[in-house]
Amino acid sequence: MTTTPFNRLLLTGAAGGLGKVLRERLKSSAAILRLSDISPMAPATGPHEEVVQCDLADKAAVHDLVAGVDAIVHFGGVSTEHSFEDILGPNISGVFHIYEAARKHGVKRVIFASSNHVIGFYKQDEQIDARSARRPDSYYGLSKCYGEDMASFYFDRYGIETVSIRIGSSFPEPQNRRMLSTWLSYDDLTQLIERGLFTPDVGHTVVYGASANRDVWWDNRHAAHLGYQPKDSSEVFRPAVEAQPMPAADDPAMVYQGGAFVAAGPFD
Ligand code: NAI
Ligand code: 15L
Repeated sequence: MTTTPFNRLLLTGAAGGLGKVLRERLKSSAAILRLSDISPMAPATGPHEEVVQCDLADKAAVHDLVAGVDAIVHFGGVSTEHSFEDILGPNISGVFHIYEAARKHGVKRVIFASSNHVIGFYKQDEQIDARSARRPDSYYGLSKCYGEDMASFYFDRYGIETVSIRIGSSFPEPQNRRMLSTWLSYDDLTQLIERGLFTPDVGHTVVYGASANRDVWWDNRHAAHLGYQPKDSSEVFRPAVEAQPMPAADDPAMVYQGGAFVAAGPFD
């Protein structure tokens, strides 16, 4: 895989949990990393960084944000379940603004932080792949379905390629039994993003973001061209996680792939 760095790479969501991690890890992917979020970020540490505060819901601001950029790692937005109204601006309008700006500025590659919550209503004893019908578990999951469809449309209509990563649970370590299956280490996430950025001819590829965990529910056969080979496994954390009290067998966290998200809301 050729990994000639981009000149300027945009990372949205740079003030977030994953954004802070990726700020360091994406340095080798571009000469200049443009970091953006609605929240304040640490100042640029040198000429290889640009820090731009921006609300994804603001179309004109996103247009300016994308000017001069060669590729986009789109991780910004609401990242858990909220009311539809709270999700609308950052995740629905926001993803449209990103793709419209990409079209206008000639950006050809996007990495979209999708989520396992696009398929969260599958049960934990079911095996699925990227072509399985989606079963969103939340307004949040619906917004990620919309983002994936936006990516598909902008490829078919305008040739902008996207890798949509249906991230499982990307944290330093799995926090509960469900995450023994859904956990994605930061190293494996970084590998997925790099492969998404530098693999040629990805069209719109959907890939599940999980490490090489013992009990994985997701089959990545339709993303084999990315060559993603996870290196980590949640197994080392199993003893600590299984020392936690056992939830009831009918607890959504034990039944559904999306865990507790399936039972969030309503919001009125
Ligand atoms: P996070 O909530 O820590 O970071 C999201 C960032 O987006 C925040 O810094 C927030 O200020 C920013 N943001 C929210 N609204 C915005 C707006 N209107 N304009 C600009 N920025 C806005 O979430 P995290 O964990 O870092 O996740 C990053 C991305 O990955 C999110 O898109 C999330 O949905 C996705 N993801 C993360 C998973 C995980 O396990 N961490 C799992 C699945 C998906
Ligand atoms: C997500 O999509 C969220 O962004 C993250 O905070 C976790 O809840 C993760 O899914 C998960 O399902 O564990």
